[in-house]
Amino acid sequence: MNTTSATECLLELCEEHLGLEDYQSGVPRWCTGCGDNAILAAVQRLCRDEGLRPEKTVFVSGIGCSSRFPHYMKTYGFHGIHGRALPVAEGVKMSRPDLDVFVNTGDGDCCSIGAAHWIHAIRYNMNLTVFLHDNQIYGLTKMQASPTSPIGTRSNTSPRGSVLEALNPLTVTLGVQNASFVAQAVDWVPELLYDIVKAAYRHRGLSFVRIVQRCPEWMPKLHDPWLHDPNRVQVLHHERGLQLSAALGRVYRNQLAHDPRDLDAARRIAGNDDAIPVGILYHDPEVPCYEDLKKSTLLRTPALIRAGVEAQFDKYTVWPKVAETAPAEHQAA
Ligand SMILES: Cc1ncc(C[n+]2csc(CCOP(=O)(O)OP(=O)(O)O)c2C)c(N)n1
Ligand code: SF4
Ligand SMILES: [Mg+2]
Repeated sequence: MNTTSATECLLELCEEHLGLEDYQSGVPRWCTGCGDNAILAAVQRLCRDEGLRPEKTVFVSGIGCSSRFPHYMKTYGFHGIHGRALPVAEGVKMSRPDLDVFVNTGDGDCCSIGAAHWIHAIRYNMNLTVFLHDNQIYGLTKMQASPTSPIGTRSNTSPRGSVLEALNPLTVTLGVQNASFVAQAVDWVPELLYDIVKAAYRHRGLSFVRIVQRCPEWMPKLHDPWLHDPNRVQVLHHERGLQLSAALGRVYRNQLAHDPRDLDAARRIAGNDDAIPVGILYHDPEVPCYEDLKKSTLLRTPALIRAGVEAQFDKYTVWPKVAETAPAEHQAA
């Protein structure tokens, strides 16, 4: 006998037919031409194509232009504290492993104030999809040099040009224990951006995607040499990574066959900045997730936890020595 109610049938039908508009919320306040718009479009498309349920999806961010992301998704969201997107997301995932948890963080948010959380999040390898919107500047606060700003960047904090070599978010991530998925995309090749975002979402573990994101307001010409010369985008392809369409292959001829299991090669490629490597640099699906390792302790019953606490208290308890001090008749009783 079929016991499915009419309401359940309707709900199933609705779930099957979620469109882009079911993930869109409000009108983005980003500047015209801001790369964040392209990232938002790719992620909304991903949600539709993968059939993500809005009530089971969370976007967590820190502070910055890019961190406004959760406002534009019709899902759950947490626009958090500067640099703290990752620990908030880890908390959400730890208590609700059934949710799809995404993180949107800027280069200031992740690589500057949040750098310690970034390193530890990689090592914990929780099942999160992390997008680093790297515009190589502090956008929201109107142009201060970030750790990823190229040497010589003139900004409000470095009016004569920044003096330090830029930090490379890929080589840093690839250097941390338990890194399991590391990829790079550029906002101006939407097909590849989408494919990379999809592969990141499908990986179980922490997927770290650095997205080179244009900020026409404060860094207007920064990416022009790469934007106007397709040969300066190096597409990484492999049967275990991205597969390039014929049409895209005709435009982006600088291609490199790269097996994402090869960590040493990934590190070498990540250091290349003459041509921006785009694709999956590293992928190891075998790295265990922290939430899985902790599962056994999470399943402890209240009685077990209470017994554990009692045992700890007992360690420090000084018991009165009744047997030695009591009178003989008490001892007999
Ligand atoms: C604790 C704290 N320190 C500093 C700030 C000021 N602040 C807000 S956003 C930001 C930098 C944002 O840069 P980034 O993360 O690269 O994001 P973008 O705006 O470029 O997307 C800073 C320094 C803050 N909000 N909170
Ligand atoms: S200031 Fe830059 S990063 Fe911020 S919205 Fe404008 S273009 Fe985008
Ligand atoms: Mg930035």
